[in-house]
Amino acid sequence: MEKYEHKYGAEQIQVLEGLEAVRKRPGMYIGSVSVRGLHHLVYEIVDNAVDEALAGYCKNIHVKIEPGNIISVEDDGRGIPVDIHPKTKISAAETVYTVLHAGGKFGGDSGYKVSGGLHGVGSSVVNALSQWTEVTIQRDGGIFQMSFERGKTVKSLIRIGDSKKTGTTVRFLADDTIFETLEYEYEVLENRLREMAFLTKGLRITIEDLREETPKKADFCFEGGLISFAEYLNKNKETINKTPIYIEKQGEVPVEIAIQYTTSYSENIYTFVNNINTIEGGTHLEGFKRSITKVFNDYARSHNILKEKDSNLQGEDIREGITAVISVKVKEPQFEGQTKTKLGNSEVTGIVQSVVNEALSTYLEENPTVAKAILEKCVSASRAREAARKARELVRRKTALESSTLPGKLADCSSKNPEECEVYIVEGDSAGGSAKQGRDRKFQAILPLWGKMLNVEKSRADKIYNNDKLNPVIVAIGAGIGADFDISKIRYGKVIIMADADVDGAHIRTLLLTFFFRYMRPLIENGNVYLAQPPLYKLSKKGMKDIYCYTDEDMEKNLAEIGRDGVTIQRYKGLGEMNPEQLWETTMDPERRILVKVKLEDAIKADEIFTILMGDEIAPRREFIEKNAKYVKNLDI
Ligand code: 2B7
Repeated sequence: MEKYEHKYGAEQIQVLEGLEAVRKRPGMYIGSVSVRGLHHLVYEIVDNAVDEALAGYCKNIHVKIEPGNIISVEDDGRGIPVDIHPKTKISAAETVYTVLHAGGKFGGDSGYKVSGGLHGVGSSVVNALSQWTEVTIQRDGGIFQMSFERGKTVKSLIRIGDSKKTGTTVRFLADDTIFETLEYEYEVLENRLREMAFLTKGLRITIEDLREETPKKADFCFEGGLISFAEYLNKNKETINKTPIYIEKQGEVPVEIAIQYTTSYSENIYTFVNNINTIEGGTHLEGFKRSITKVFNDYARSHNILKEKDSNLQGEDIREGITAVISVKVKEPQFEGQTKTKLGNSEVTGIVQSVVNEALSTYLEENPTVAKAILEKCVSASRAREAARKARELVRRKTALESSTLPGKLADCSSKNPEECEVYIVEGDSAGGSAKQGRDRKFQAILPLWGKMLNVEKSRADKIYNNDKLNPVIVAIGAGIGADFDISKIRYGKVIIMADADVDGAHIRTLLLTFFFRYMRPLIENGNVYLAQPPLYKLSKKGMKDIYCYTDEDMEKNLAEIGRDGVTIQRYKGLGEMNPEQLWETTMDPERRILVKVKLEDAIKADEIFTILMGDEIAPRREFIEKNAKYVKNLDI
């Protein structure tokens, strides 16, 4: 033990305080200590390997989830330098793992890393937040190894053997006294690694999950980069341009873009800055939108697709059915917005705009058939928008005449404070009736829906405004739809979908969620959409209060407690079987109910699921349902 003990100088104490700070306020460095923060540990380490790939030295990255939730990341780059760092008097590699802000001083090549969220302190942060970390380096003809516990060196770097290869391998076990859970979600890691592989053309990234008997694995390598990314996003959609339009320009701000139009009505633009998904968009997205609006309008005018009397196509017309991936590299990015995922650097707008102007106008001139097909769609989108505007105005005028602006079927609450108000969208007439009687009318509104719902995946905004099922939903929520949607106008802080726990219920839930996802996405992003969880069973026994069970396991647990003798089990097939008091007690009373918040963790996955479930293509839908049959209970969450 003794020989590993450190003699701490002033600098070293500083170092320890640094990593102690990370352990004291992990959220500041890793975002959160939830499962999300846990996954971030992996991304931080992988990011370093990807940087080595961007510098041109690493071709392969292997990620493993080993039994016990140990993460192993291996790259075949140059290996972290092992020589003694003059300032800290310890090896460069150990410095990288123990000094906060050690980033950039050694690697530095790419110049972009410094900006990616953690300012290049990823390795030391991961080390600080791990029970143990072990780093193995191959370079200069040797194998070197060092290890740490909760950020403290237990074995300094020593040479343990010879090797002709080069590279870095990092293994770590996250600290269970810091993170809420250590259970990695394979799919979450797989999705992020796929994304990283798309963003770094030619880099091979593999992932293996060795925690269960039958390992899961995936292997990603895309020579096409963003082109492959766009094709992947559209794999279940019918495309207009068979090969994505590809734009690439190196420069002060390198820009890379792939565009592929589909026959769908949704707009899917994903943007990245230094490989970080900028969910809230920003100046790069702004430049892109401005450019395509201008270029397509100019083309339409000069080729007489738009006549002199016609007004310009609007941005939203041009973006209908578009799938695009935008990736820029910015030396000192400023991230703004609620989740710090909105690019703020103003110079980027003009740069992206002029890159796209030039490349896209050339492309359209060289590919007139594609240009014509896309513009045909834009023109019909613009007609539909005009029809939607008329429909919307009609709705406004009609409701103005009827004096009450709210749908007749809505039983509104008395409070007008959106923060405390909730609306239950209830499937079926009888359940709607029980809900109306059972609710607390001060803050709970009920909107019953029945009959066949419109599939929004196959319709445009005009149809949606005119639809007698969706129109009451739009009017009740009160914030408009699509580009007009204004979250500050919502009349209820919670929009709760209450449907039966059966196939029909799942269907209506999926349709409503698709609608919210496509036309009121901020409502989901802002966490205003919930699913009510009605009980599946009621256990009754003489002399005992009824027990409601929400899952099969729940019931088994309760039966084990109270015994099976003399117990009647009622299985609820639908909400309609409950009387108003029961519905209140089990599903609506804020003190006792279970609500599931609908989250948008992964927009790409969500788009894929809604496209498959609601779209035209039969084969992927069947495949999806077969593959997910065992998860069918939470298919749409
Ligand atoms: C800023 C720090 C983190 N670093 C290097 C060189 C290569 C290298 C790294 C790495 C994670 C899991 C396997 C540079 C950069 C430190 O300085 S980090 N490779 N891989 C990694 O962390 N993978 C490097 C210049 C010359 N030789 C090597």
